[in-house]
Amino acid sequence: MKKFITLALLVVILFSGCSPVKEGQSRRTSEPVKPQVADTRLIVGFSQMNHINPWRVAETNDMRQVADERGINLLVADADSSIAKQTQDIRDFIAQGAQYIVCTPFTYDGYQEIVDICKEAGVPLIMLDREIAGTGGVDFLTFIGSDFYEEGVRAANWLADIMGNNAKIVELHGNEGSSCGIDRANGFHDGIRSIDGMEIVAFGYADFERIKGQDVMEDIILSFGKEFNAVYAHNDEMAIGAIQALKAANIRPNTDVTIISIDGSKDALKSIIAGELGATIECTPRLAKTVFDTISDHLLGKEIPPKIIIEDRLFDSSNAIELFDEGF
Ligand code: GYE
Repeated sequence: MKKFITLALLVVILFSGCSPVKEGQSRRTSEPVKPQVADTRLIVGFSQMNHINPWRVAETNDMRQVADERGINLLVADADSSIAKQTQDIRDFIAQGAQYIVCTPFTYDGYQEIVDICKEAGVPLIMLDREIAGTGGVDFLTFIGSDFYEEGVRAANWLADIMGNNAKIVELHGNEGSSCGIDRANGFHDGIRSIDGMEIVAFGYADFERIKGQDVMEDIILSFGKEFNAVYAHNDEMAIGAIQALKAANIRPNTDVTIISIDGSKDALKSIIAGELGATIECTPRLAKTVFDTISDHLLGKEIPPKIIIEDRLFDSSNAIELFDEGF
C-alpha cells in the first residue's frame, strides 16, 4: 500500500511539473513552472534474433540510425538465437508501449505464439529479413526482405556459366530451418536440376558464421579430400571461413575451387578483388528505410502489400571495385 502511495505521488509530481513543497515552505507563485514535454514519439520494438555476424550488426545499426533520423523511439533486444527469449522480448516491448513490432525470425516455424501475442495486443507485427509460416496481411502485417529462392537460382546460374555446366559442389547452409536457408537451397537445387554435370557432393550446416564455415569445410576436406571443385555458401561469412580452410589445405580458391556466396559484405568484396571469392549475390541488411516507410504508410491508412521484396544485385570481379562502398 505504501509503495502505491509513493508511486502515485511521484506520478502526480511528474505530471504537474512542480517540485514537492515541504511542510512550512511556501511556493513563490511568480516562479516559472518548467514545462514537461511528453515523449510523443512513435515507439517501435525491434527484436533482433542475434548479432553473430556482420550482416546482423549492420541491420541493427541501420535500424537505429534511420529511427534516430526520423525521431522514432526504437526499443532493441537481442534474442541470442532463442525463440523463447524473443517471445519474452516482444512481450516486454508491448508492456513498454510499443506501437509496432519488427521481428527477425530465426527459423520459419515456431512463431505462432509471437503472432498471437501481437494480435491480442493489437500491435502490428512486421517480419523482417526472413519469413515465417503464415500469411502477410493475415497473421502479420507484412514481410520485408529479399527473394531467397531467386538468390539460389542466380547462384546456380552463375556457377553453371563459370564452370561450363560441370561442377562437384559443396553446399554450406546457415542455421537449420531458417526461411532464407530453405529457399536458398531450393532455388539452387532447382537451378542445377536440369544440368547433368552439376551435382552436390557434400553439404553442412555452419550457422551463418565464419568460424563454423571454416570448421565445416575442414571436416569436409578431411572426409572428401579434393573431390569437389565448387562451393556454394549461403552467406559470405561461411564462404570466407571456407576459403581459409581451403587455403590451409593447399587448395587454391578460384583456381582449384570456385566459390559463390550471398550477402555482399565489404569482406566478400575484398575477397573478390583479391581473386579468391568468385561472386556474391547481394542481400542487403539495409532494410530500415523500407521498414519505417511501411509503418508511415500503415499509419496513414494505406494498403500494405503482404510481401515487400527488395531488389538485389550481383557482385563479381567486373564490378567489385566500383561498387565496394555499397557493401556493408
Ligand atoms: O544472409 C545472413 C544472416 O536472414 C537474409 O541471415 C538474412 C541472412 C543473411 O545471418 O548473413
